Amino acid sequence: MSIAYLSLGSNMGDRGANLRFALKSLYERDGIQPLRGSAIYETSAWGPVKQDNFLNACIELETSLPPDELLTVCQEIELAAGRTREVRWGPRTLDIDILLYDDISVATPRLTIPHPRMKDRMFVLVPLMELEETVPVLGSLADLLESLPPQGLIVRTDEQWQD
Ligand code: X6L
Ligand code: MG
Ligand code: MG
Repeated sequence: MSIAYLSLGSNMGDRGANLRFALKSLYERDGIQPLRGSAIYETSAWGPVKQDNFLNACIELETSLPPDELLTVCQEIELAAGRTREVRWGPRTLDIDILLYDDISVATPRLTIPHPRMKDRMFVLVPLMELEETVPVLGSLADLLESLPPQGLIVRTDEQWQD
């Protein structure tokens, strides 16, 4: 069994329902047991595309799937939530990114672990910090956060994982 951390995001439709759909869908898959979830955060869209605020969260899971199969499952769940890819870095109903998988590094055309840009993204680091203080390769999440320029709003919501 391996431990993986995922980042979840949504800024279209019922954002909270989309995150809950992601968690439920992961639960229902063989070889995946979600263990812990961060709070759900309201965050300003970061990046070159002007778009609505996101809800973001991180989850920890235990899995018997290797990283590439876990990625396939994440992409299937994104599609099931109505994800389309129109604008690069544009609005999405559901985004599921693999951040970490045990302490391994992966660099294939399809998948890079640790997620190559997680260290630059407050909307990833803040929820992840609720689950872990330090992570493989990247080290202290608080140190990484301190090095970042402001990225707008990152607010813990009282949005719940269960309905
Ligand atoms: C310069 C160039 C500065 C590119 C930033 C940052 C690009 C983030 C893409 C960037 C740049 C991204 C989310 C988001 C997106 C999300 C919030 C991305 C991909 N996804 N903002 N922006 N949450 N708050 O999940 O992360 S688009
Ligand atoms: Mg993403
Ligand atoms: Mg993604």
